Amino acid sequence: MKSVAATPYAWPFDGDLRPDNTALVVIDMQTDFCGPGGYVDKMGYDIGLTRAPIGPIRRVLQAMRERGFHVIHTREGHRPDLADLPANKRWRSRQIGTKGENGLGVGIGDAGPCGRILVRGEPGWEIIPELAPLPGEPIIDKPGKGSFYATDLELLLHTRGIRNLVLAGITTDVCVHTTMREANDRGFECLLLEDGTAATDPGNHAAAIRMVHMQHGVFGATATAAALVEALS
Ligand code: C5J
Repeated sequence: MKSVAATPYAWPFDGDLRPDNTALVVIDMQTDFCGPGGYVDKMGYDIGLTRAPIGPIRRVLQAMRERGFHVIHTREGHRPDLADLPANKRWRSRQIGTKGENGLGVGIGDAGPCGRILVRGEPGWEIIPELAPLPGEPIIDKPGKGSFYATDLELLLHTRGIRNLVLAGITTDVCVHTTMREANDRGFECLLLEDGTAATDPGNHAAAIRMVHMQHGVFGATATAAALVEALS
């Protein structure tokens, strides 16, 4: 298998790219982040931006599934009683976008068109049907932005002998970057997909990619979905 033509170095650093040591991690492709009536939509951001990676992710999913790579999905969300929702996270989420009853913003835990926003089990919290996990693909439920904090992701990766992570999903500057930084500090070799990720602000997406390139790949490398698929062919 070839290395991926990535920036700023051919990925992975040592050329050891195999289905058994590499996982695609699809981060938070949930209705609340990219569907009509979901959280991002209610905040007033353009879901056209957060839906853009769906096509590239589908192509990468197909190529990696066909070759037997590990595939892992994540979902951001909270318990229905909101016991795992920090007060400051809830407060901030209510300061922007659509106003509900009493003039308060509609934030995490409040009722919206897709059910209670970012609450586990609600329609808006589900992964979008276009990228539905297959039976057997692990789903990591996380209360925070990073995929390692308060989850069993690290245990699962070590148990399976996974060393390389391909990161896709939304949003580049928040959950994807936090996960990449958490993974990098734990010694995982990370590749961020430039067109398989997106932010609610195009400038933030570009900046998040640029940050990865500093110091000859301070958190890993980036590549297009096509470059990854080509390397697997
Ligand atoms: C955000 C995420 N942006 N999945 N979550 O709140 O990036």
